[in-house]
Amino acid sequence: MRTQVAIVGAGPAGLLLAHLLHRQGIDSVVLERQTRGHIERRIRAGVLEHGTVELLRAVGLAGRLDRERMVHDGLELLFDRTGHRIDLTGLVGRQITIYGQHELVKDLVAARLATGAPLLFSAPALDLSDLDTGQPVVRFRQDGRERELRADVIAGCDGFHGVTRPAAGAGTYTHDYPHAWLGILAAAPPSSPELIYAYHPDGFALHSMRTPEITRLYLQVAPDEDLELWPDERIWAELARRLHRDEPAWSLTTGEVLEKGITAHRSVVTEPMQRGRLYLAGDAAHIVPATGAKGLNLAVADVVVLATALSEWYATGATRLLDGYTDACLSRVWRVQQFSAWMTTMLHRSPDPFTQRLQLSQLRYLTSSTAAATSFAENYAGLPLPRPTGWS
Ligand code: RFL
Ligand code: PHB
Repeated sequence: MRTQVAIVGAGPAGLLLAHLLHRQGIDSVVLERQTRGHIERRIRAGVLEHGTVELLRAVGLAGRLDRERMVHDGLELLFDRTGHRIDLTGLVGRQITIYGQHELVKDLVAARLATGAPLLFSAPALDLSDLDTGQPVVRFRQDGRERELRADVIAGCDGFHGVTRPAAGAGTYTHDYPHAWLGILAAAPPSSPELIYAYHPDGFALHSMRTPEITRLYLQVAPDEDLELWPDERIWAELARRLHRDEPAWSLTTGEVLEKGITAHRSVVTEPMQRGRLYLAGDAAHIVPATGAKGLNLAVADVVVLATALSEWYATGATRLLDGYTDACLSRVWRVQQFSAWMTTMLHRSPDPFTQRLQLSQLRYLTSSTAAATSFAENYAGLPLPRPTGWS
């Protein structure tokens, strides 16, 4: 089997890259380890930056998104039982969008299948070879048989547990955090119109949502927390305590728990993000702790850079943008990494009393200084995306 670009992984990074390349007349084959049903049901991110939405719109992927998304002009930081609103639109003129990652994946899969171009499910990549030649190869399995996909270029979009990052043989910077999130998806209308990030003596809590009927909620827990110790009643009681405020009219809406899971917090950056004819994008190249809601948005930024570089290479033979792929991505990656680490460290309860005072001081500053709030809003709503080819 032969193609121009072999894309390993059908998450947001791989599927969006396939779409951007198709628009430039570049062929690709997408290999996905899981079934279509699995990737379309996998509950992950919920917040899209302003620039991500603009990009999806510019490349014809925002039809359902524009109809169904929830647009938020701000968010709330809750501490000392008092809510403080950050007015994103007022501060930086940019909103955020709530739209489940699995909904975006459904849209991307539909767009890919509509082109008739190959998207192979239940087709895990096994290993890569000949990366330093002009004909790299992905070995993969399909229907119980091993096959080879030859390409000009391989795009490693297979997430954190994929096979492409090890093949790149690059160095990694890693930081683990002393906490994790217990997340639930619940059949309960949101309790507030916007997201609430709560700093509480018992630990961080987050109130988020997917639709007007579905809430997404998170609790700070230990990294080795046992999910078995968290029956639904305990989760709701803990959420009610941490999200409580001195405002009699407010209460937490509860409902059936549809999904429950624990997610570790970790920062990882791979440098360089390329080797020979292999280019890593999205979670395959970097992981950010979920607090800043950036992982998916960062994946989008990478593939815009990669699609632009590949377009130039196919159109002119010039390798300048491909050679500079890592550098073009890393400045944003480290900015987002710093913001996500900072927000995580500010909001997750530390056992150290000195650190607790620093956290509260930072929260009070952020919610009383327009300068501090503006800097936060600029990063949270998202720095401008790189401009893709053909986007006016
Ligand atoms: P993905 O989505 O992990 O997709 C990788 C795909 O590759 C497949 N795969 C393979 N395919 C073929 N062969 C192999 N050997 C393969 N190995 C793996 C996988 O099955 C999968 O389909 O990576 P991608 O595309 O880079 O996208 C990254 C995002 O998924 C991730 O950054 C976000 O979900 C992070 N994230 C959030 N990001 C945001 O921007 N906003 C948020 O609000 C947000 N909240 C979150 C999050 C991640 C979370 N978890 C569960 C980690 C909340 C949570 C709880
Ligand atoms: C989510 O809705 O899953 C979500 C929202 C905001 C975050 C992280 C996750 O910061």
